[in-house]
Formats: sequence, structure tokens, C-alpha cells
Amino acid sequence: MNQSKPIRTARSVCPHDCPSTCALDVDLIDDRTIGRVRGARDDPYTDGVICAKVARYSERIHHPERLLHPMRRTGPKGEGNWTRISWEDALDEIAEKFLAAEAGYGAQSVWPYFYAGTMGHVQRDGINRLRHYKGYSGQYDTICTTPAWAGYIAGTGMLSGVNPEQMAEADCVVIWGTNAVHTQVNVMTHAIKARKQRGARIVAVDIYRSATMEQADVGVLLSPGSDGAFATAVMHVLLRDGLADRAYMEKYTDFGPELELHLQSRSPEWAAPITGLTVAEIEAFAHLVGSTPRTYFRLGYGFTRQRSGATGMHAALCIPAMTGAWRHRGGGAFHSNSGTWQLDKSAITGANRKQSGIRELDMSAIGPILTGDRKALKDGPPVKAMLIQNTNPACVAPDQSNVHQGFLREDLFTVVHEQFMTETAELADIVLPATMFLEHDDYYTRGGHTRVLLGPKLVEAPGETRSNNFVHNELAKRLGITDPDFFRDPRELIAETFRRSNYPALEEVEKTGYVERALPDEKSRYATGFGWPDRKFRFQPDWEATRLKTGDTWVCDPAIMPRFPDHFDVSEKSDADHPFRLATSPARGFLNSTFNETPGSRQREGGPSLLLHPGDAADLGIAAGDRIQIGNKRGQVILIARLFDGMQRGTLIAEGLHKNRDHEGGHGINTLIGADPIPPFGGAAFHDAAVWVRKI
Ligand SMILES: Nc1nc2c(c(=O)[nH]1)N[C@H]1C(S)=C(S)[C@@H](COP(=O)(O)OP(=O)(O)OC[C@H]3O[C@@H](n4cnc5c(=O)[nH]c(N)nc54)[C@H](O)[C@@H]3O)O[C@H]1N2
Ligand SMILES: Nc1nc2c(c(=O)[nH]1)N[C@H]1C(S)=C(S)[C@@H](COP(=O)(O)OP(=O)(O)OC[C@H]3O[C@@H](n4cnc5c(=O)[nH]c(N)nc54)[C@H](O)[C@@H]3O)O[C@H]1N2
Ligand code: SF4
Ligand SMILES: [Mo]
Repeated sequence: MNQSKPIRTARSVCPHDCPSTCALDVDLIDDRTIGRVRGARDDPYTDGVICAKVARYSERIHHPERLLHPMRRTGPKGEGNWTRISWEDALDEIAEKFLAAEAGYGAQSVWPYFYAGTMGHVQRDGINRLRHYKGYSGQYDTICTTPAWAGYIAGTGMLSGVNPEQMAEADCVVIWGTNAVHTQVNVMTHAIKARKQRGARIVAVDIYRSATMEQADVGVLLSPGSDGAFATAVMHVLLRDGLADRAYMEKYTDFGPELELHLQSRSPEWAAPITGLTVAEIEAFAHLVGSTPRTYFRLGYGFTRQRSGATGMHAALCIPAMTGAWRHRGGGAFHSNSGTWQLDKSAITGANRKQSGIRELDMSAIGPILTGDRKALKDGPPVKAMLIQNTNPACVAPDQSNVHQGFLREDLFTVVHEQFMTETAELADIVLPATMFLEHDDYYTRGGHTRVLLGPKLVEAPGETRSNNFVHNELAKRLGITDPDFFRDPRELIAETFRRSNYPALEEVEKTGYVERALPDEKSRYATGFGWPDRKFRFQPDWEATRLKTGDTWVCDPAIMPRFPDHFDVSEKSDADHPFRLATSPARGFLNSTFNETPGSRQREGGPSLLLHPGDAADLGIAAGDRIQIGNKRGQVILIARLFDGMQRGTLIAEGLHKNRDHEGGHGINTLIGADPIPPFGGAAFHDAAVWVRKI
């Protein structure tokens, strides 16, 4: 870290894919160099706290391995031979190749591919402007939020919940399926305030004794994918023991006799073998939340990365609807506020130029798509050219063997715009160097809270790095787009988006750096009714009505979806050949694959390892530190064994997305994960793989 005296401190916002979206105070040493990064104290949610990996951001922004110049591949794909080229030559060649793909196979043979490596809307979503104007293939965004959002909206009818600052006013905080200590540290800030000030109990519901569970007062250690069974049995106990708020259910929900009958058959005795909990543990949880009106349910993404994930989210959300926790300050539930921004982003995305009849390719199925699977391609043309921004699919996407095989195709032209030579960039034909958040203008929404924040350009960009927006505009020019509306700079795009969304003018927003979007408290706790036409919470999900709200696509026969909250038995089946259940939970020091290049994070995480129950290890003759191989029909991965008794027998946890090459043999953990979609609307089941384990 640079210890020189800063010339000034400036306000920014963390751009990474994390629900906290922290407001940052960044020390500027000179017009190119940053010093310390701190959490803003005057931002009520950030409250002066950020994670260690962003506090050391100077390691990342001033990293000696940053990409600084456009490069063209010279040798065979993936072999690491590059020659430096000019931006002009790079852009001309990309346009020529994209136009050739279009001429040969139609515009839909070009597939712009992106995700949330930056959460800035201008730099993240602008690639869609190019897509829509050109009629390139669409991207069905399933890699992260699809099952979680669908499951939540199926209950409430809207993606919003009680202001997370109110966790501090709760008497019980249930942190469910999120390892907040790793993935969104600010949840802990507010939950711990409740414990300190009110003696609140913190409960963690997970499949291993995560860092969050270590800090909790109560840990509920489930078997993977059994959240639906657990939640259903909890409701059974609430009804049985007179802890359900029947007046609330009558007024605010669709609760009725059929559901009551269904829940009568879902006793703790029924759930115990499915969840791996004891009857007493299920009853104790039900009694705790049933007798603590101010219980705040913070529902995360993790448990929705099971094949039963969307139904698991809905089932968990049913508990506060039964206890009436929504009535009380400090009570209720929260997953994301992403339904509250009401932004018209058409200036950025070109949504009004979207053409009908264009296929949407499932981003999680990039492996099958690039290897020519007809169904994944929707019987359309092969993908012949890609522009990739803000994502590293050669590490983060499921079904890695096919992803790699696909990227190695000689007839595929791949452009990767990146900050580092990621494992995806290594497989490209042309690599373009990208700016970082402190080097360009953007605005950010905070899904884990209530604000929209500005992140202005604060330092000069190094080398020849250029922003995503620069690439969109320069390619558009060369691809025959002439509409002057296409070509705005980031500031103009922010200003125009705020204008179209009836937000305050950019100049106004700049005075404070944010727009507050908190809903009135009654609304956030649905006191005026839920988001369905009859204003009632739905214990009985209507998935088709949910789909109409989310704009998602069915990926299964609707008839397989359970009618009521229940155990949905669709996990990848363990069998005699694959007796273990693997989850790939996030590491603290990495953010997906980001930061797996910075020294501080690499040192913290060490090499790829696997948490294995000591009993299982003994059965297999495995000792701590042994090299072990785990595998299934998709491939094999090598890691180092770590013995850990904080999970049920048969559960395995591999924390973090290490580089593929950091694994002996070069196969990363996503080799083992399936690209089959989570019902009902898709998503990748990153925490749901059946595998075998052996010592090597
Ligand atoms: N440090 C760090 N921070 C991150 C990320 C990261 O990789 N590292 N990723 C970022 C991104 S993109 C996102 S979307 C968020 C996600 O953040 P979270 O909402 O926290 O979701 P996950 O990290 O996927 O998983 C959270 C927990 O769910 C547990 N889990 C897995 N299966 C089950 C299950 O069946 N039931 C239950 N109850 N729990 C289960 C996992 O073991 C894990 O501890 O975090 C963001 N923040
Ligand atoms: N095994 C396993 N796999 C997972 C998960 C898991 O829990 N387990 N989680 C999944 C989830 S929730 C998600 S969201 C995905 C996320 O996967 P990705 O979206 O691929 O996220 P990152 O790995 O962080 O990669 C983001 C990349 O964007 C680049 N980048 C950042 N800002 C910019 C910019 O302004 N311009 C350009 N051009 N590039 C930029 C960064 O350098 C980085 O390489 O991973 C998924 N994969
Ligand atoms: S906690 Fe999340 S939002 Fe905050 S600084 Fe860390 S990565 Fe960024
Ligand atoms: Mo994510």
C-alpha cells in the first residue's frame, strides 16, 4: 500500500458484485495513484465498515499485471502468444469479424456476453445497446439471481423488503443461506448492533459451520437442499403450538384449509431425516421465531443455488408470513431491493431498439452452447463471435470442460475486454484492456439496501485502458450504427437515465453522491398489502404469474412444481458411485474469481482445498493435507483435504473460485457443476453436485 500523504480523499462506491455496494472514501495520492480505501462513516448502511479485500484496493488497481494494451493472439488458442496492436487495428478487426459472422450466419451468430464484474449500469449494461441495435443473440441472465428472485417474488409479488438498517432493531436475526461474514459484511454490522443493544439472538442457517455461523448464537446445520423441508416443518410446529399469527394470515395471506391440511402431514419427525436435524432442533427454531415478534429474516442467495432453490426461498419466506413478523419494526424479511429503483435504462441498453423474435441464450449454458448443443442453441445458428465484458466464464461458469472445449474452437472469434489476463482472456483472439471503477464514471444500485450511488472518475486510467462504454461506441461506429442517440459518454448516459427515470438531475445528485430510494416503512413491510392483485402473500405460489412479473422463461414442465411449500426432491442424486454432496461456497478473500490475482487475497485463501468431515475422511483413509481427487461424470478436480466437523456426514465444501491452474491438473471446481437449469426458470446449481472422493 502506498503510504504517501494523500492530496485529498474522495467519495466513491464499490463496483463489485456484492449486495453491500459500500460507499467508499478513497485517499488520492496524486492524479494516478490511490492510497487507503475506507468505508464511508456517514453512509448509514456502510457505517464505516468494508471488507478487507477492497480496503487493500491499491493492490488491485496498481497491480503490475494489469492489461495495458490491446493484443492479438499469434500462436494456437490458449497458448499464451500475443502481439501488441493499436486500438484502431483491434477495433477494425473486431468489426470486420463480427460483420463476417453476420454475413455468413446471421446477426444471431454474434453473442455479446457479460455479467456484473462491474455493477455500474453504464459500463455493465451498455453492451446490450450494441446487441439490440444489431439484433445479436440475447443473453438470458441466469448465473446468479434467477432462482432467488423468483422464489421471493412468488411470495411477496415484489422484490423488496424491510430496510436492512432495521436489523439493528430486531430481537432475533435469522441469516439464512448467506455467509454474510464473507459475502456482505455489512449484514453483520447491523445484526451485531441488535445483539449489543438489545440482546438479540443471531441465527445462521447453512449447510456448514461458516464464518457467519461461527459468530451466531444458534446454528442450524442443514443437509444441502433441504431448506424447503425445514421451513415446512417449522410451519407445522408454529400451527401445532399456537404460534402462528392467524389474524395476520387471515388479513394478509392466502392461507387456507388445504394448506393447513398439507402442513399437518409435514411434522418435524417427517423433516428430521431429510434435513439431518433433530426434532428438538426444528422445534427450538420454530419456538424461537414464533415467540419473538421482531424476527428479521435475511435471506441470501446461497441456498437458492440448489436445484430446489427457488422453492426453498419461497418456503423460507413463508415463515414470517405465518408468524406475522412483518407487522413489527425490526421484523419481517429481506432479500433484495432490486425491485425498487424504477429506472428507465433505455438510454444505456437501447431497450427500445430490441427486435422481436431474437433468441435468448442461457448464459449458464455457455458450455453446451459453445460446443454446439442444438437445444442450448435453440435450433439457431452456431455462435461464431463473442464480445465478453465483466465476466470470467472460463472459471465461473458451470460445465467447465465444455466451456473450455468451446472456447478452443478455431472457428469461434472471441474478444475479451478485461482488467487482467483472466483464464477467459487467455482463450481469446483479441484482448482489450479495461479501466477500473475509479478510472471511469458510473452509478450503482445497492440491492442489499436502499440507495443509488454515484461513482465518478477519480484517477487517470493507466496505459491504453479504455472503458466499456468506449468499446460499445467505437464498435458501433464500425458496425454501421449511425443513430446519434447511441453515442453518449458515461456522464451523459447517467444524466439521461436519471432524466428518463424522473430522478433528481445529475448535478443535484452529485452534491450528496446518492439518491435515497427507501420505501416508506409501511410499504416495505407490506402493511398496505403485498404485490399481488388481491394484495395477499402467497403461500401457494403461482409460478406462471411470477414469471409474468420477472420476465423469465420456463425451463421445466410446470406440473413438476410443488403446489405448496414442501421438500422438492430434485437435487442431483447421490448414489453408491457418487455418495457425496459438494457445495462451492464463496471464499472471504475472493469475489467470484475477482481478487484471485491480488497477493493479499491469494495469501489469505492459500491453495484450493476441500472441507471433509473427519468421519468421512477416516472411512476413506484420508488425512489432513492429503491430495485428493473428487469427480463425477463431468470431470475430476484435485484439491488438498482439510478435515472439518462443521457439517453433516457426506457434505463437502470447496470454498472459493481459485484459478483453474491453481488446481493440480488445471481443472477448476466448476468442472463438476452441471449446466442443467434450476426449476422453474433457470439458474446454475453451484452448491448441488453429487461426487465421489478418493485419495491420490
Ligand atoms: N467474499 C466474497 N463475497 C461475495 C462473493 C464471493 O464470491 N466472495 N460473491 C458475490 C456474489 S456474486 C453474490 S451473488 C453474493 C452471494 O452471497 P450469498 O447470498 O452469501 O450466497 P452464496 O455465497 O452463494 O452462499 C451463501 C451460503 O449458502 C450456503 N448454502 C449452500 N447450499 C445451501 C443450502 O442448501 N441451504 C442453506 N441454508 N445454505 C446453503 C453456502 O454454504 C454459503 O455459506 O455474494 C457476493 N459477495
Ligand atoms: N463454483 C461457483 N461458481 C460460481 C459461484 C459460486 O458460488 N460457486 N457464483 C456464481 C455467481 S453468484 C456469479 S454472480 C458469477 C460471477 O462471475 P463473474 O461475473 O465472472 O465474476 P468475476 O469472477 O468477479 O469476474 C468479473 C470480471 O470482470 C472484470 N471487470 C470488472 N470490472 C470491469 C469493467 O469495468 N470492464 C471490464 N471489461 N471488465 C471488468 C474483472 O476483472 C473480472 O475478471 O459466478 C458464479 N460462479
Ligand atoms: S463488502 Fe462488498 S460492497 Fe463492500 S467493499 Fe467489500 S466487496 Fe465491496
Ligand atoms: Mo452473484
